[in-house]
Amino acid sequence: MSAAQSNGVRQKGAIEELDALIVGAGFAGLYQLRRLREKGFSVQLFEAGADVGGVWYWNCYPGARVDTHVPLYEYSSEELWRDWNWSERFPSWEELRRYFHYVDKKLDLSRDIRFNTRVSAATYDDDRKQWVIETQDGRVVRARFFILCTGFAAKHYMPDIEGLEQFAGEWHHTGLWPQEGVDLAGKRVGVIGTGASGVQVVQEASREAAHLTVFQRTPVIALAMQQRKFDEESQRQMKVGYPEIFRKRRETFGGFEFGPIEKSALEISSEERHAIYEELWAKGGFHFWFGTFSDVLTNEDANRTAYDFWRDKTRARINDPALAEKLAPTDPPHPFGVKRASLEQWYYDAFNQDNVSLVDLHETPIEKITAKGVQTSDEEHELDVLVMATGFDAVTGGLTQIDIHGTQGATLKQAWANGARTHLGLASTGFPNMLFLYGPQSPAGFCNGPTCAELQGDWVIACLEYMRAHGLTRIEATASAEDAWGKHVSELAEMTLFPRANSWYMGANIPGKPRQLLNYPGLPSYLERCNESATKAYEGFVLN
Ligand code: NA7
Repeated sequence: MSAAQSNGVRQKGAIEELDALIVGAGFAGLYQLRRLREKGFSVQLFEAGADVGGVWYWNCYPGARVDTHVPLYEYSSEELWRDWNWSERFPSWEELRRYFHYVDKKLDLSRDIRFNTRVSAATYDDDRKQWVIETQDGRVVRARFFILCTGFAAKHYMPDIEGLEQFAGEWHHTGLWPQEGVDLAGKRVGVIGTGASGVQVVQEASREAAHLTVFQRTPVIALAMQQRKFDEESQRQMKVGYPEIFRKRRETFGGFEFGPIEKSALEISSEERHAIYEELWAKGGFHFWFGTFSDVLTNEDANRTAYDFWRDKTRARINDPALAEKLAPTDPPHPFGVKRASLEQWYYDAFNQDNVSLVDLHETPIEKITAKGVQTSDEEHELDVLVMATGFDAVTGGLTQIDIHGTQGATLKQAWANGARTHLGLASTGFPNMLFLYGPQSPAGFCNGPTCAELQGDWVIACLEYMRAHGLTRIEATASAEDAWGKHVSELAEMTLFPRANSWYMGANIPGKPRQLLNYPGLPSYLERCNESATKAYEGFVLN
């Protein structure tokens, strides 16, 4: 008898019954689908988009590319990497989509995926220990386990700016970019927001637009990407080291193959420090962020040395000193690295071009959007295309936008009204048999998607297998474990400088969102705690 049959999977009336329903066809969801199917669970995946790829389906704006280098940004199984070659160290969304198609085809995943199917509501039926899950188009399924793989950026954030509906041009949020693309060539383009998405779209628009106006509230601290092209031969050589890289990533803070330098930035001479910063800079990507001195993210003086190095490097590229002060201020807008670092290639150089201008929103705030463009306190900026690069209701938004009813009368949104509460960043009291990946109080935004999808995902798969083997049908996080986990994450947060910025890491980019560190800092200690719970028969959960 298959596991599916033993769990009573069948068509009952019009309602399909499954062992597990997965939401989201990004790295985490596809990994769950593959593994659970291999283990004999009856499983389906619902995806709101028309294709696989998760964030890379929705964020197809010009210049969108990942800022974690490969091979870390891919699945670790040799069966998948052996025949796949990347053309760049930091691949574009187009290449990432091709990768997702390759994975889909190789593993034959799509046959269990319903595309264009947005999960809108779910209610736990405690009598039958099943979730009753509804989709926007009226479909209903029952599943023992409800596995949410909605990623950190499933809900885009649109600030409440007066007059947007009057704008006569085209406007788009980067996270909901039209699949058919938007032609920026020869247009007057405005970009609001200078986070990772803003930086990328600015770079492309600066090369195409007749004029580009960048509306900056907080200057971004963008690091040198040091992009590189790969050919087949360089990929062949790199692959010799892949197994070691995939092994190492579980041992480092951010799931990279490198960790911090176990030294204070302050214990060496300024010359030695400078030389090390130069080395990290030349390596590119996140080396300057997660591969730096161990106290840069915890000690303000150490942090300032990193900021000053970045500032001087950056200002050297900007011709106009007044503009340099706005883009890379003498004093940091917040400690370095406590807002998500972005990677850039020619972002700062673009501001030397005649067709690019910067509007400092601290000096001249946006008053409203008009039919012609953006009205700031001193000028109406006329535009043909307005790009909203204003970010996401990150980590929790993708979960709480689903109307999820648990056992205690409250929806998930209500239960988390004062901040997300979880045990191990995987489950929440009152919502039995609901597990979420890349969610709040897990490494999520401090780790890259594929790494978390596998390492955290393995815990979920092992848990479901354990339950099946022991004839258990219900798992729920205890309130005391949840309290302890929340306290633990807050204590970790207090040891760092992360609470010092109004970032999405802290939920602080969304008006009214409770302030809390949404990500668990430190993948190895996170995995240790997850494994400890599992080896103690899932300590912190009630199983029956
Ligand atoms: P981010 O990093 O949240 O950036 C959003 C940007 O939008 C940021 O510069 C904000 O300024 C700006 N913003 C937000 N609201 C407004 C208003 N009302 N007016 C002007 N400017 C505004 O989102 P991204 O999409 O760039 O990146 C998200 C993640 O995706 C990134 O961290 C990577 O992990 C990939 P602020 O800084 O709040 O002053």
